[in-house]
Amino acid sequence: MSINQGTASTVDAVIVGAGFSGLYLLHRLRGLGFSTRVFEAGGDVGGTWYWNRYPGCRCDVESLQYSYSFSEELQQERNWPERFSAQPDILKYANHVADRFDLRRDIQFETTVTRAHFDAARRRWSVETDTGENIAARFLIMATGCISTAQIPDFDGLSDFAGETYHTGNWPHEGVDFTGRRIAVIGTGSSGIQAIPVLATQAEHVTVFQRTPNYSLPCQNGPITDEYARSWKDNYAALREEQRHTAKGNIRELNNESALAVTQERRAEMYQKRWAIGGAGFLSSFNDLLVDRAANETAAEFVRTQIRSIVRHPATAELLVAKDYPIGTKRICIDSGYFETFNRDNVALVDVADTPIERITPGGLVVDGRSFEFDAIVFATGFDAMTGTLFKVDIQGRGGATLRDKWAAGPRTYLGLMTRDFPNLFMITGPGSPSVLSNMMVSIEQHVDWVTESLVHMRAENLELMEPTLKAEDDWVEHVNVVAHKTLFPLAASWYMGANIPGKPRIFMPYIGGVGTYRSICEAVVADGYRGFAFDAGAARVAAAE
Ligand code: N01
Repeated sequence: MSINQGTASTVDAVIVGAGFSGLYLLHRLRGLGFSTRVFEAGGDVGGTWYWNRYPGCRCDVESLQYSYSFSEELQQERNWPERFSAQPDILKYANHVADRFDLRRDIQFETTVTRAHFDAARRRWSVETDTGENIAARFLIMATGCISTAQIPDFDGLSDFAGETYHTGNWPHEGVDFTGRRIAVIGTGSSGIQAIPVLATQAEHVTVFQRTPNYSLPCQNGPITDEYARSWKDNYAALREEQRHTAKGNIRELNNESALAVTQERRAEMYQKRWAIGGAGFLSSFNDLLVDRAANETAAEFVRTQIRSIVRHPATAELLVAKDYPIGTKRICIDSGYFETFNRDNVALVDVADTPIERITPGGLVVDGRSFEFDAIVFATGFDAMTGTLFKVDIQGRGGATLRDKWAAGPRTYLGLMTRDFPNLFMITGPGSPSVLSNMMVSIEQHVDWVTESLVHMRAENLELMEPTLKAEDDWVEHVNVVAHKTLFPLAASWYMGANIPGKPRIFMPYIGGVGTYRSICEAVVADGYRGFAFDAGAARVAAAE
C-alpha cells in the first residue's frame, strides 16, 4: 500500500473529533508515518471537556488514573491538584497535550464532518465538511465520543420561553451569572447532580424537576498530597499495566465476598467504609452487587438510609430515594453535597414522574396544571449516547448502505471497532466495546493502539481494505447481549439501553465483559491472524498472484 504524502485533498486517515481519542490517534498515526487530518466541530481540543463546562462539572475517575499513559514524561510532569479533577483542569491537560506533541497543525477546528461515503471504485472514503471541504481518505476513524450529542426533549412550547435556556452539555464558555435569578433545572443524572449544588449557591432560587430519582455517592474530593502523587508516579508503569487488566480500567480495592454471605454488621461496616472513601468504589464493596438482585438491594438500602439521614424534610427525602431499579444499573452518580442541597431554603424539588412537564410557557413551565415562573431553564437532560453522534454524519458504506439503516434495530459491530460493509471505518470506543462502562482513558488508549497497529499490519502486508465477517459480527452482537443479560443492567431504563431517546431500540450498547477480558479478546483476535476480519488486497495484489 502506498502512503500518501498528505496533499490537501487526499490523506491516509481522516479522524473525526479532537477529544482524548482524536489527540492520541493523531499522535500515533503521525509517528507511524500516516498522513492524517483531524476535523473537530468545537473551537479547540478536549471533546467532552470542551463542551461540558457547567458549574460543578468534574470527572468521577481519579485524576491519576484518568490520564494518558502513553508518555512517561507526560505522566511524570503532570501535577493534578485534586483527587477528582474539575473540568477546567482536564481541559487544560488536553490543551497541554495538544501543545506538547504539536498536534494542532493537523487539526481543523470549527469544522463538522457532515458526510462520509465509501467510494468502492477508488477504495477511499469521500469525506465532506460543513465548510465545503471534500477530502479522500483510505481510513476513516470516528473519534466522536460516546456522550457527545446533547438532547433536549421535545417539550411543547419550548421555543416560547422568554428567558434563557442552557444545556449542561453545551455550556457557554464565558460562564453564566445566575445571581438574583430564579432557575429551573430539568434532569437529575450525573450532570444535574453535579450542577445543582453549585447553582444553588449562585441563584436566588432553584427548582429541580426530577423524573427518576438517582442513586448518588459522595465524591469525598480533596487535594492530592505529594505523598499520594508520588505513590503513583514512582510505580506508574506497573499500575498502568494493572489498570489495563481490571474490569473497569480502574484500580480500586475489590472484595471477593458475596454481600449475602456475610453478616449484616459486616455489610454495614463495608458500605460505611466505602461511602467514607467516596467515589464509585462503593459498587465494588461485594462481588455480586451488579449480578444478584438481593445482594444489590442491600447496597441500595444502605444508600437510601444515608439519603434519609441527610435530607431533613422527610417527604423530600422520600422523593429523592430511588426504589424502582437496582443501584448501579443507571450510571452511578458521584456528587459533592447533592442531597444536602435540598436542605437549603432556596431549593425546591418537583416530582414529574407521574405528572410530566406539560409545556414550557413564556414565563416558565407547567406541571400538573401548576405554573412555575423562571428567568432561566437549565436542561440537564442528557445525550443521544453511543450512536447519536455517529448518525449525525451521513455515513454510507458499500453499496450506499447507511449506518443509520444498518443499525436501525441497534448497533452491530465486531468488538465495537468496526461494522461490516463499512470497510476501513473504525470507531474508537464504539458500541459493543467497554467504553462508557470503563475509565475512558484506558479504553481509548487500547482502541487507538489496536487500530493503529491494524493499519501498520495492512501496510506491511499490502492490504487495502479491512472489515468484519458477517459471522464474527453476528457472534459478537450476540455475545455482548448475552453477557449484559447475566447482569442486572437491563433492568433499568437507562441511556445504556437507549431508553432516554424516544423510538431508540432498547439494546444494552456497551460491552460489560470487562476491560481486561475485552483486551485479551482483542489481542487473541490479532494473534489468530485477525480472526473474524476479512482483508482485501486490492487489484494489484490479485493480479500479482495470478
Ligand atoms: O444525562 P442523563 P447526564 N422530563 O441521561 C432527565 C456522563 N457524565 O448528562 O432518568 C424530565 O444521565 C432524565 O430522567 P430519567 C455519565 O456517563 C459523567 O446527567 O430519564 N426529565 C435524567 O434525570 C452520565 O451518565 C460525569 O427519568 C427528563 C436526566 O434528564 C452521562 O454523562 C458528569 C426528561 C438526564 O440524565 C449522562 O449524564 C456528567 C423529561 N422529558 C455526565 N428527559 C462525571 O464524570 C430527560 N430527563 C461525573
